[in-house]
Amino acid sequence: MENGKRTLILDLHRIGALKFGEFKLKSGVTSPFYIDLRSIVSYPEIIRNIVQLLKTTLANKQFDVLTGIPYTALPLAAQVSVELDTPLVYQRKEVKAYGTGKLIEGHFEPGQTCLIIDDLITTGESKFEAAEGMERAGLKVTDFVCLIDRSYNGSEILANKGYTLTAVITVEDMLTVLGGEQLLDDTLAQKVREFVNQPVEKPQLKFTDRLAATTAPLTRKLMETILRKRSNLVLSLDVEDTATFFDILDQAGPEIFMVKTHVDIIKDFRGDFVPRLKALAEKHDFIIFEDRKYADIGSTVRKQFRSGVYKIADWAEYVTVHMIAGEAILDGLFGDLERPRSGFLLARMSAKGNLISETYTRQVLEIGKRRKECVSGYIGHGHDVEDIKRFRNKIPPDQLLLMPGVNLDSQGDGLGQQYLTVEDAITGGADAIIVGRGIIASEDPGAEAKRYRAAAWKAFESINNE
Ligand code: 5BU
Repeated sequence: MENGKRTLILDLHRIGALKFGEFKLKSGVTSPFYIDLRSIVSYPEIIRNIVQLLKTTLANKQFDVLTGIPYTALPLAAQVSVELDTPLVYQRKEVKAYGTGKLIEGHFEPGQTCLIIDDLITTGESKFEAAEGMERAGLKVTDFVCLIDRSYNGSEILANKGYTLTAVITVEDMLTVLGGEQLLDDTLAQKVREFVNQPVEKPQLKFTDRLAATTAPLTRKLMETILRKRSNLVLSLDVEDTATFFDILDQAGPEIFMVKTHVDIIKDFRGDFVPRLKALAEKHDFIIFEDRKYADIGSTVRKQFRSGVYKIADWAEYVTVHMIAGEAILDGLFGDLERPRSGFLLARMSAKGNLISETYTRQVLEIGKRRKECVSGYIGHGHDVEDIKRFRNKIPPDQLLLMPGVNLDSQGDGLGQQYLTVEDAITGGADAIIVGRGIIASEDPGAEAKRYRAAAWKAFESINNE
């Protein structure tokens, strides 16, 4: 191994940036080692060595500008930029509320290639956000260079999205150097090796264990209904007249645990609509969910939810909410209500070309996690099973993921809808599927609902071994 790498590993160990023992990671997993490179900025001799190592690693890569992911890798990238005489750009962590409102600082031309430097790779997750920011600004991203690869399959995850990962040092390099210097005993080294050689996926809890760990009453209600009814099918009843609405609902009612309405689609909405809906919900034991997608300021959504023709808060126990207006929308909707109500936040959409970014999704989940008392879960989608799994891993076990854009027989509708299969949706980690036209556009909605229910429940059971 190159001398510079040996020196780096020994230096990082000396300053306490590489630690061995037992560490609880943010994901809840216990790791036999911990790497924290934040303090290296205070050691100029270490930085000098790192910059030389990065220069060598970058030698045969093609790029026009380079960047480092803040905070740790940004000062490293800045030094490399000067050494290589290559421009630096960087992405702000938050877009400024004043001034230019730019996300990327520095000068570049659209179409140029940007190489991204980071300190560590664990799951690959933060890399996608960095690449997304650069790509939105018109830059091309092909290469990532990390100082330390501590991942199980980071290069594979990035490769799946078309990116190449090169690491300066690997965990195995660390074990070799530290073991050789008697700074790490064999047993611990072996533990570390085993740890990095297994997938980072969190062990998925069974649905019943998740229910046991759930305290929010309205989230429990959904989970209990799913188990009691042995159905994880939500019917999206997007029809325009009352007669068809109740006809289909009575047929599909036995198969579903929840009906999702767009009440404003109904042409002949009258005073008897809600009592009839409630009566059918009682008859077939399902829940009522209005997909109103609230998105305004708190005071307006409060009126939209409680007042107007529909008085949705009176009859829909759950509603969908866009977080574009910020967390206060939850107070507007669910504060000071006579009856408890809960929301599903739109975290990802199935529509082609939708504007939701990885950063936006992360921020939605952050708010949702803080507000479990009135957020039962999220509406989300994914490109494929792996993509859904990555997304599901970010959702707490005591909140649900509902997935629309699911169809057993079609891949799209010509209006931008992108369908997943039932099996992909559920094995990826959706707790329930939302199906509209797959059921309502068929000649026999009752039979079709039965078919969707069976497919979704089979996948649910295979995951949960119920
Ligand atoms: P479909 O007929 O199965 O395509 O209907 C899907 C329903 O889910 C429809 O009511 C949409 O409004 C809703 N939906 C969606 O399809 N995709 C999304 O990302 C969100 C909601 Br959010």
